[in-house]
Amino acid sequence: MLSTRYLARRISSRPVRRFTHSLSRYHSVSENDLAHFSKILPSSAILSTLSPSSTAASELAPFNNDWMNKYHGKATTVLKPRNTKEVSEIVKWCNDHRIAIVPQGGNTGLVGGSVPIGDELIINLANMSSIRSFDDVSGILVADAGCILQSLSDYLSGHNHVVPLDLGAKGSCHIGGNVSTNAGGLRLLRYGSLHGNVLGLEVVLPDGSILDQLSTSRKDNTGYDLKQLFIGAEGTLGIVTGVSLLAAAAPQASNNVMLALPKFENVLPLYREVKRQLSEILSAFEFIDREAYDLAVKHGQGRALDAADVEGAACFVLVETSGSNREHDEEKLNTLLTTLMEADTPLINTGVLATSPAQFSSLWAIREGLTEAMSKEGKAYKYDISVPLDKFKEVVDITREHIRSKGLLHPDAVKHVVGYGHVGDSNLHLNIVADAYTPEIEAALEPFVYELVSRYRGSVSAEHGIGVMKTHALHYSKNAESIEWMKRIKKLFDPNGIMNPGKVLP
Ligand code: FAD
Ligand code: 2HG
Ligand code: ZN
Repeated sequence: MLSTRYLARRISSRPVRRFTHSLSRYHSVSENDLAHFSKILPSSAILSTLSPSSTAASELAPFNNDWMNKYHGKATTVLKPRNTKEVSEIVKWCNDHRIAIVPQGGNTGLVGGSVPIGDELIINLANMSSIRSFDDVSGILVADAGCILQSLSDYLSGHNHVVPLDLGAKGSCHIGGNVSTNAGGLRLLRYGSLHGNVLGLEVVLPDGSILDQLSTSRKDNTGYDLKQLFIGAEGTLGIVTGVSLLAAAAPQASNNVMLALPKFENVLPLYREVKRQLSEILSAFEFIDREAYDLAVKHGQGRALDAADVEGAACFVLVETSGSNREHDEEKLNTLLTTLMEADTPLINTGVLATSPAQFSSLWAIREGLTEAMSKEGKAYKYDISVPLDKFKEVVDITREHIRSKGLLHPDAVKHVVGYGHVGDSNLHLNIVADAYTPEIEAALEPFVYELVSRYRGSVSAEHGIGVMKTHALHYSKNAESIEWMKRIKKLFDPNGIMNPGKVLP
């Protein structure tokens, strides 16, 4: 890798109450239900430990346990419908027989929303993975909800377009899961949120009816925009089966540079300067603190920067440009680096500029590999929060000191307290990496972290959602009236409460 070295809330805090959701009002899947499902689906699309299917329990483990292996369900049955009609028939039966359902995509969610809290039926969308249509003039793509994000990305790149969403889990997560969590990701700064890029949805409602809102128009101002309710609903209002998405034209030139900063206080002035100079070609501005960077390197994510480049670095920023003219973009980037280098008080120590596609990917791999690195290091408590940009470091430091004051900062309890995230979105990923998930550590962290966020008038979930992890903390970011209206909406769509019980709402 070529190294270019440059010298140089209104909501008052209330105690957290844990709600244990009871599933007693629902029926477990029975052999009779299974007999009915086998009239809808082929046997290859039914996994069940109940006879006559008798799948081994171990085969259900990937569906019952979440990506972090933190949340564990006890589902006896997983169904994998192949089309919207099959989803509709299954859901109707479940509603009529009061069987609770967990919709599941790639099961990469980080808040326990995609696995059961008990023995709910899992409906996994993996068998619905067709692209329905793509118009390379308008850039409008219509796809089944079970399409893997990376597959969509590969398909679109062949048509000179990109998905307006990118995240580290792209090899496994589904577009339906992305929509259902309103995933943000690494290029929200450039393309905006899914609330803007999703043009339409097809949803199977809890009574089994199909709500067809699969619009392919950019503009539709005919009253309430119902699809918005399902974006970020985390499977509590229905099952998304089809998505209409506005893809962006593929950039003709992409560059990235990893900047090493001597102190956190330089991140904000740097962001201001980078925005001013790169303007329309800026596509990402990602923050990584030193401890997080070291963990990524330790666990082999991306290629480590040269020792001289990281020496004295308190944190790093990954800047990406996406434009249409390589020479023009490179000139802008070089001018930026020269300005930063020649400033009286330089904001950066060094900049490592990627000069080939392999180097470009390697720099991204450090950033994208952080989540995996945390999991390899230990058990990560993840707080995905919105806080003012200038508080990123303060939040990490205060949390670390709090953990220390509880006597929990040692290798047998909490090993690391680190921060990384999306500067452009004011979204900090506070990760507390422990030896094990224990009630003692959790009690030290909650409500402490949520109260901290509330003090900064931030959000307890910037992008990962509420799932089962934060139902008890929803009130830190939503007032009582808002929660009441959310409950009414839930009741209206799902009067029997069969869709993903125990998730999102307290
Ligand atoms: P799942 O995990 O299967 O489900 C998530 C939720 O959506 C659940 O509540 C589930 O019930 C519901 N759901 C899933 N499919 C449907 C459907 N078809 N209809 C209705 N409900 C459904 N998130 C970000 O926002 N930004 C990131 O940068 C980011 N990076 C990540 C990196 C890694 C390595 C990992 C493991 C996760 C990351 N995430 C990130 C978390 C993110 O939310 C998920 O990766 C993704 O959006 C979830 O998609 P999925 O298909 O895996 O959904
Ligand atoms: C990211 O930005 C994801 O990499 C995951 O949202 C964040 O690991 C995390 O906490
Ligand atoms: Zn993120």
